[in-house]
Amino acid sequence: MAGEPQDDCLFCKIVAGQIPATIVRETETTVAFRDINPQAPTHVLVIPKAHHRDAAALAAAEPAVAADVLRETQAVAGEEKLESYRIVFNTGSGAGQTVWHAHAHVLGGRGLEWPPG
Ligand code: DGP
Repeated sequence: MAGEPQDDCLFCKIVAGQIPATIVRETETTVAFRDINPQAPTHVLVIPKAHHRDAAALAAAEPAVAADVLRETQAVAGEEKLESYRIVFNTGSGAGQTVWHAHAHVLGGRGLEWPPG
């Protein structure tokens, strides 16, 4: 069921503490942790604790939690003292999504080109 933890979901396991992660922030509804394969000096993922397969599903099912995720991306940027940064929600395999639990990437600490690849 949407929102319920999924046994085969990596990020649900991070939420449950079953897989280690470098957690930088946590709220009642979200967790932020460092990406295992950083693409910039700061590369943090912000996820809802509830399982939704992507950002679109999250926004449709729990818009208040989607807002929490967005608010947390700004908190991470502030804590990391990022002047410029990029928030990315890869949505769908064609856009590079590989983990099917909604997540925002917070990328910063270097120049970021536009458009992305
Ligand atoms: P995406 O490609 O947008 O679905 O991003 C998934 C990200 O998740 C990718 O940048 C790598 C990261 N990732 C995958 N497995 C793990 C893990 O076990 N721990 C952490 N911290 N990050 C992970």
